[in-house]
Amino acid sequence: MAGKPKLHYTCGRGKMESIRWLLAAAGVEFEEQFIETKEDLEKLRNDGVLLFQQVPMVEIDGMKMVQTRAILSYIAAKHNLYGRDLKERALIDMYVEGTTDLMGMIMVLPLQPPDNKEKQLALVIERATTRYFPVYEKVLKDHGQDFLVGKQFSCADVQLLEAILMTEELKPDILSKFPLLQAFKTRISNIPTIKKFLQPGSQRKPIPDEKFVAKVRKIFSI
Ligand code: GSN
Repeated sequence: MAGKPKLHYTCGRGKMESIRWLLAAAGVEFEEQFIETKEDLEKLRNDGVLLFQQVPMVEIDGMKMVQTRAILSYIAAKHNLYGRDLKERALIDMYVEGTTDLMGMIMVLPLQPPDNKEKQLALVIERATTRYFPVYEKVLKDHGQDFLVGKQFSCADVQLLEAILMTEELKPDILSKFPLLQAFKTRISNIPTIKKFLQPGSQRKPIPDEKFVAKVRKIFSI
């Protein structure tokens, strides 16, 4: 039997967090090797295991995978979380890219110059409530199903829940005008593998604090 996937990244959310979410949702146990210093990152680079000299990197099924989208697609397809045909996969990809864009805006908030933070935060909330959430609310309303695509649980559902919880950390009542997303959140949060991931002590990572942001800046020279 293949060993557990091994994730190489910092001990924070960043681009790896959606991969952690997806593995957890699929019920796959994984190990983590944290990059704590610039030297740790340099060592991976010198070992020649980072195709583009970047992380996330995931050791899985004998491969050393990089590029977040490629990693997510591989895990989703392997665990039957990627639709039943090409058109379902196309929808899933579109919905996933929407939540990726929204979460990308949130991810860079702690790196904004102080005088720009409020403006960026307001923009995230505006985009969430006027661009992204209305789309997912409408999808659920139009087909009346439990999941975003094709009557079955997919990686798009996992990533939408991750995005909802991230935006609620910025504005707790952000779903107030989205009743179907509220129900979706409850439904997906109660899927046993996800429920477990949401418990304290799981491999889910916390909101980055200032100390962590300073560490990340050093590691990646930003
Ligand atoms: O999505 C991906 O995995 C790649 N297209 C980008 C990965 C990436 O940007 N990795 C960063 C750290 S995570 N933060 O954004 C990285 O390794 N930066 C160092 C570098 O030399 O680019």
